[in-house]
Amino acid sequence: MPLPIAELHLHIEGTLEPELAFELAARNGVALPYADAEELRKAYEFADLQSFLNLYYELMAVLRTERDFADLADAYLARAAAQGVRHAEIFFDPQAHTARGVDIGTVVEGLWRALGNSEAEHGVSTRLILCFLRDESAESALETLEAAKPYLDRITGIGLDSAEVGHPPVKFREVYETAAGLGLRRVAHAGEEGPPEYITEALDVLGVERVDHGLRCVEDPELVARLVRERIPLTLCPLSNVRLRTVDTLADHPLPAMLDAGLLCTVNSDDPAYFGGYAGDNFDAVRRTLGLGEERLRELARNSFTASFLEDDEELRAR
Ligand code: ES4
Ligand code: ZN
Repeated sequence: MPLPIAELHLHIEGTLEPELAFELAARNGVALPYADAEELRKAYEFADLQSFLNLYYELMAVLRTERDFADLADAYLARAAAQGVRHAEIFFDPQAHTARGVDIGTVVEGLWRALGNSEAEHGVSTRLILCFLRDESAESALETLEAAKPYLDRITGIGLDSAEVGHPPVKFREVYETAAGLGLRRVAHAGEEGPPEYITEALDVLGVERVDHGLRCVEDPELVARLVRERIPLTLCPLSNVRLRTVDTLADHPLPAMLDAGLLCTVNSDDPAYFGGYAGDNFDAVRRTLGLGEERLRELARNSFTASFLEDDEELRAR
């Protein structure tokens, strides 16, 4: 039996497996510039975050209807459940769809068809986190939050993703303030490719309660001390870091040192269809390659629930 875990860093669009991409392309009459799923999978060779994002946005062309989003989320939830995931906090990128003429309502309603049945169908509780694309303008983020207002009963929080360097957290001060006023929880990607200063800024300017990746905090001992002191969770994604060359090899990943330092680390999959593994695969990889013992693995599993947005009673049921 896999260890029960919560997945806190998962882009639903990053769960689009090549086979499903071709199925949806055929259903929607969308042409993909690859002969078949096998040829597409061969394109999953990335030099950095941007080279991944280019393919990630290109493949989204196949997602058009509520049914597409429901099928995507349902396939993820089934795979996650099989790997021990009992709770999933799921990112989605509305701007990547509205820019293609797909309404935010289609996205949320479609995802909700799968999420609403997830506890009964898969034994996985869920939350939805709306992410703003940081390489789009602050105005676009504000418009997106406005467009999301009819769906806020289904959205737990906001996040910030896409190309990090050159798009510091401060750019999104206003939209985070507005979201906080609406009662939304706040997270942001910071310190994946961007410098440790972006982590500090995400905490101080955006008021985030959890940092996605946060890997580059290790370059700043004072920041590490603060993250430990304030018990700020980091949602690490080890296989993603290898595929996007944020670390040289998995054996070089600072996760063990980060745990030793007392950081509240969690292990997640990011974009599992692209990076070679779901949450359980990431756990297996760090156990094998980084030599983490049973006690550390249990700590990571415990951290994932502690760092989640579940209420205490829900957390006890999920663990
Ligand atoms: C992402 Cl790995 C990663 N980093 C930033 N933004 C993203 N969106 C989807 N995956
Ligand atoms: Zn991510």
